[in-house]
Amino acid sequence: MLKVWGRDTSVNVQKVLWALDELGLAYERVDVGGAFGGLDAPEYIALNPNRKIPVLEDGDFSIWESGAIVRYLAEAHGAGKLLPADVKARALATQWSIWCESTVYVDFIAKTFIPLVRITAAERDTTSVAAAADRVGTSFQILDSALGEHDYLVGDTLTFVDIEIGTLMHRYFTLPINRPEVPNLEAWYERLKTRPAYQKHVMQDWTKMKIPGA
Ligand SMILES: N[C@@H](CCC(=O)N[C@@H](CS)C(=O)NCC(=O)O)C(=O)O
Repeated sequence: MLKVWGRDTSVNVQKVLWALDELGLAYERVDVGGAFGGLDAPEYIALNPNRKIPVLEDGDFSIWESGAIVRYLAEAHGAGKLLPADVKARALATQWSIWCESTVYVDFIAKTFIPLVRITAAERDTTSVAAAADRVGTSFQILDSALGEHDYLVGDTLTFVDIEIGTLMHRYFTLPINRPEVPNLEAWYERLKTRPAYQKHVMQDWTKMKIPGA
């Protein structure tokens, strides 16, 4: 059976769990990371030398990097789901995926979300957080334009890139930050919210992750 390593409060683990449910795949999950620890154990380092979650094991094959895992699940087990059939649509999905990981993820998760939940208000650099949130807003205005053309990012069905970027939307729209007008992005988020797998894995109460004073 497929095995996912990682606590389910991690946005990158949530991404993988959402994909697994969209594909109707059975899996087991092991709690590691955060308060569960376990990432420095030699058996875990053998699975992921970066000591990060998630990891997916599929028989004697294992893979880390959540985006690569989602893509692997679609290609190996998706039977056509989550993977655009057209080569150009697939290339555009890859384009948005790399765009998200190289820019948006860092500005949003590392420089906006984490400081707001894991650093006390007294110690937080509010100017830097606001600047990062503004950069995310600018990036999401670009995404907003692209979403004006279809219901999902590269067409009218959900693909792996909707899962990769869509996982961030719950936190983005529920965090107390400035957001520009992004009506197409909001409509896409509303569509994602109707999906049971999104509700189950992504729409978690992230305020539980706040440290005292954050
Ligand atoms: N680019 C990696 C990022 C992995 C990552 O930073 N994971 C975080 C959780 S979201 C982690 O392992 N943090 C340490 C911990 O949870 O203890 C991916 O997408 O898989």
